[in-house]
Order: sequence, then structure tokens, then C-alpha cells
Amino acid sequence: MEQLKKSWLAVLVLIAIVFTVGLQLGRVRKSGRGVSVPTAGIAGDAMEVMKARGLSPDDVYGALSSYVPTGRYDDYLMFASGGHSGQVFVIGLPSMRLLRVIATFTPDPWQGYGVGVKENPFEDPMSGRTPDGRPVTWGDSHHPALSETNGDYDGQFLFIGDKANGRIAVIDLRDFETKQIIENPVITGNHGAAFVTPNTEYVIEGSQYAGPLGKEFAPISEYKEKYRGLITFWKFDRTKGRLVIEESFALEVPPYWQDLADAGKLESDGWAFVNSFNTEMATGGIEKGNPPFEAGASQADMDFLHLINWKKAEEVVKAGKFRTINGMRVIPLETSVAEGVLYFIPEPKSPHGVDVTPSGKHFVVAGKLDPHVTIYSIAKVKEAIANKDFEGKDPFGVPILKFDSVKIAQVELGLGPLHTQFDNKGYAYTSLFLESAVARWTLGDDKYQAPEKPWTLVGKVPVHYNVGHIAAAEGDTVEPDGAYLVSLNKWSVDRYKNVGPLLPQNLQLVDISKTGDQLKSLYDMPIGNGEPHYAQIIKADKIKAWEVYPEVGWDALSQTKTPEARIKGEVVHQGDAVHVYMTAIRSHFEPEHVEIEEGDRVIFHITNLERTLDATHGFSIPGYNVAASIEPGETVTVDFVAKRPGVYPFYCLEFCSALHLEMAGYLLVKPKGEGTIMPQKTAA
Ligand code: RUQ
Ligand code: CUA
Repeated sequence: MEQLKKSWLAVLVLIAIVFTVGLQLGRVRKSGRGVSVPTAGIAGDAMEVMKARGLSPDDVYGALSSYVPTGRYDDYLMFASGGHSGQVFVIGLPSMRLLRVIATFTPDPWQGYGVGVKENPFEDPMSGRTPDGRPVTWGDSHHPALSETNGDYDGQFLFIGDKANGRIAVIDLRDFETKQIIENPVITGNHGAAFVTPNTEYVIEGSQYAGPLGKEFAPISEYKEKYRGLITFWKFDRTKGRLVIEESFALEVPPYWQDLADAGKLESDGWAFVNSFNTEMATGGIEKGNPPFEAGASQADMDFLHLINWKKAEEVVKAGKFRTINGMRVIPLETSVAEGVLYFIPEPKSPHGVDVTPSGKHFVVAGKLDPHVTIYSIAKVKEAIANKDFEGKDPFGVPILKFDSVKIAQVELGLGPLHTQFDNKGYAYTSLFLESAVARWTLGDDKYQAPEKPWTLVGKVPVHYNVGHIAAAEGDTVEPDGAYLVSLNKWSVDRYKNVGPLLPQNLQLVDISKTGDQLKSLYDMPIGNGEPHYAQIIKADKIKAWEVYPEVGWDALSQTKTPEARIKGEVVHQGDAVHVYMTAIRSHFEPEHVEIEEGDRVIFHITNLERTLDATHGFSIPGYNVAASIEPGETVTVDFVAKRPGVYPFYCLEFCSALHLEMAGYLLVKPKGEGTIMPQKTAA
């Protein structure tokens, strides 16, 4: 009751604010723009709206806290993985508006991605191929990682892992386009990807399901001998914006089903942390009367957190102590042990997330089947390693640190803890999958100090339902922002009007700006696409995206001006190929007739001459599976052999002007041997 009274008081105050602001806006509008907007009685109207729509004080609080009026921008951008849609979603906060879907592992005709246009990574032979040589056209994107400088998001690049096919994609945040997809040549699949080291020296990719290295065959009866996990450190060349396999390396690890990863920072810089959850080395086979994986992999009380000294690993590679598998330098397991690159730390009960705190002093592990989170100290870890204070070795000879000598706290939170995030008030937040809640608890002796006593649970907020990851504003950096947290819920069940048996996921915005147990869920965002796993949230003003490409004739893949750009359309025959240098500007293509012969290879180089924000043109050739997006200043290439004669109207796909429908032309493919109709220029 007391609570209710307080809430109503809050609403009355809010309404008073709305009323005052409304009045002033009204005055400004009347005098400033000469538009008369009735303002009197806003408070009354707001009350009526509340009543008519049956809104509670909390609803109004949520609405007013997340609403971003037209023309105003969001404070944060959230990059969420799209699961097996293969894409990346860009969502504004606090409005929770979807601003962009970045085509990443899956073709998207709107973006001219994977549908006949050359300027995308599908063309690259390293990007992943089916056994018969075709590009792989989907992915299971899990963990996005923003590039970092000194442990802080720098807004330049985004990396994301494809769990299904063991690939990493690189997205350039100047134009929000995918520039590279690179497949791990040693192991199939990943999960602990992508996580970056504090200066984006490396992008970490941890495998999930063990397999024979080099993607070869070995019977499952030889699991212990032949199956392995792999932790890859992909070297990132920031100038080129590419991961470079020649400078990357990987560690062979036991077949323990490695899970999530995180990179150390500040005090733990130089270390990487990777969970595992099948140290039992269960091999399943329910149909043969064996325990299923879910039972076999949950036997032991402890699994092993993998602790990797990647700076040491760099030296080992420099000293040539590796073997090369399919072009990747791999440090053998026994070498990692001998050189002090790899250690194990016991971690309770099928752990899932491992997260490094803002100071880098601590790392937090959540055991799915344990109601606690366990907090370890990197100082204690270093001390234990220096003193060789081990409890023994695993079957592969890896030294195991003593749980009690490196753990500094355990906090009981509730059922099914998964992932942890941080704020700037000394709190940590952990998702509770089984409880459908997010728990807030206090860190001790970290960068910030909460008012409550360290290592205690201080509050929970229910979420709907089955939360996987959570993401807090700048929550993985050395300087988190607090303010907001988004709960990425797997199930939405009863939250929305049913639209059939395949339900949307539910992303919930939570206000974490106040202390103590004051956590408020503000807004529900259904996402009817893919399945967002993880997300990172960056301050919007750190992103400096281009409005139009820097110069007319820009090749978005190499991020340079291309010699294939023209400002006047022309057709040039060159050997067997017909080069069509085409321009696009409101509202025509030039040339509008393209006449070729059956069997000709035709290469369109289409340049959008526009310098106006948003003046994008499209280019489609129905029947030849071509859909291009040509953004202002961009040049794209479409290259195919015209095997089927006929008349193919091509047209602009974007509604670019009032005469957009007239922005069209004809591709005329004459049957072979019928002579030239239109005079065309021939290259010397
Ligand atoms: S994980 S299931 Cu990030 Cu919790 Cu992929
Ligand atoms: Cu250009 Cu429509």
C-alpha cells in the first residue's frame, strides 16, 4: 500500500513535469514556428489516456523513461547478435527501436549482400565453403564484441562469432557493413567467440564441441586420444580492418567442451579465461544405452576454467614451438603445459559465463547448476602459479590450481545463474535463467564500491522469461556506465499477441540507475527474428559513422576509391567480357539499354553519383538473382555470364524519388549469333 502511494506520488510529479514542459513547448511552437499547438489541459489529457488505456503508474514511468520523441536520438546503441538469423541487430536505447540489421552471415537483398554483388565477404574463399564449393549462406551469431582501446569500446569495429560454422565476422562501424568472414581451418564450430583483448590485439575464438583437429575423421571411441578443443587468437590488423591468419595462433586444449571466454584487463591484462562444462568427457549415445550428454556432462562437481597466458603464448609461437594445421599455427597441449601457457581452475557445476570485472582484479563464474556465482582473484591466481601451489594435474598434464586458494567469494543468487555484467556503482548483475530474473549484487574491492556490504545480493528484478545474457551500458569495459541493462530473454510466452507457434524473443530494458533494490523494468521489445544471444551497448556518440561514402566511386569492401568508378555511363567490350560502367542518380541509370549476346560475361560497375544523405539507389536484375544497394558515393560490381537470352527490365529498388518507377532500363540478351543492334564502343 505504502509502495502504491509512493508510485502514485511519482506519477503526479511526472504529470506536473509533462504539463510544465508541454506548456513551454507549446509557447515555443506558437511563437517560434507559427504553428499553433493546443497545450492547455495536457495533464488532464494524460490522465485520460492513462485511464482509458488502463495504465499503471509503473507503466507510465516506463513509457516516459524510454520514449524518444521524433527527431531526437537515442543515448546508446546496442549491438545484439541475431542467432541463427546470422545477422546483427542495432537497437537504440532507451527507445528500444531497431535501427539497423547488419547482414553478416546471411544474404540480405536490401543491403545487396550475398545476392550477386561482388563487394561482400561471400566472395572470399576463406569465408567458408560447402563441400561442393558454394558459400555458406547462414550462421549462428552468438557473441558480438566491440573493438577496444585501453579496455574501453572505441566504436571502430564489431566482431561476431558464428557458432555453427566456426567463423568470425568483422564489421566496420564507419559504414556498418561486414568486411570479412573468416573460417577457422582447424575446428568446426565455436562458442567462446568473439571476445577481444583490451587493445584489440586479438579476437578470441573458443571452440565448443570437441573434434579431431584439422576437421578430420576419428571414431568417437577415440574421443580422449583424438578429439580436442581449440582456443584461437585471431590477430587483428586495425589499419586493414582484417583478421590475419598468418599472424594468428591457437592452443590445443583437452576435449572438455570449452564454453564462454573473456579477456583480462588492467590487472589481468595478458590473460584469457575460458570455461568448460564437459570435463567428464562424456560422449553421449543415448540410443546405445549410454547416458545422454546432458547427464554425462553434469556428473562432476567441478569443471575447469582455462586460464591462458596469451602473452606467453605469443612468445612460444615466436620461438617456433607450434605445428601448423591448415595454415593455422597451433601450440600443442604439452607445449602449453611445459611453457606455463595453460592452467586450470576448478569451477562449480557446469559453468556458463565467465566475466572480468571493471578493475580487472576479479573474474566471475556462474555455474548453471549452482545457485552461486564464484569470484576469483587474479592476484591470488598469480601468486599460486608463482608458488606452484597446485592440487594436481588433469589427465592431460595441465596443472590445476586449488579452488580455495584462488576463489575469494561466492554469492548465492538463485536458480540458474548464467552471465554477469557490471555498472559504475559497484554492482554486478547476473542473469538467472531458471528463475527468470536478474540479480544485483555487490563487488568487493573493485573499481567502484556499492553502499551495501561487499559480496551480497541486494535485489532482483523479474524478467519474461528465461533470460540468457544480459547487457549493461558499456558493461564489458573498464568504465561501465550503469543507466540501463537489457535482459535478452529466450521465451516471450504470454507477453504478446500470439502470432503462431514460433514466438518472438523478448528484450527487456531495465533501469539500473538507482541504488539498492530499486531495479525497474521499463520496456519490452519483441524481436521477431533470429535469436539474440549476447549484446554490447555503447554510448551513441562514440560511433562516428559516415553519412555518405567519402568520395564518389567508393569501394566499400576495400574502403578506397575504385578505378572502376565513372561519372558518365559507358559500355566497353574487352575480350569476352562486356563492362558496363553505369551511373545512378535521381532518377535514371546510364546507360538505360544494355545489349549483350547470350554467353557474354557482363560486368556492371554501378556508381551512385549522389552526395545527399539517404539518396540510396538499388539495382536489380530479376531472373539473374541480382539485388544491389548502391549508397551515396558507392560503386558496386555485378558480374555474371548471361546464359539465358531474353529481355530483362532492370530497375531501382529504393523508392528514391517521385520518378523512382522510371529509374529503369533493359538488359537485352540476344540469342547467340544474331548480330549487334546497338553501336557500342570497343576498348583499344
Ligand atoms: S551463450 S547459447 Cu552466450 Cu549464454 Cu550462446
Ligand atoms: Cu533510384 Cu529508385
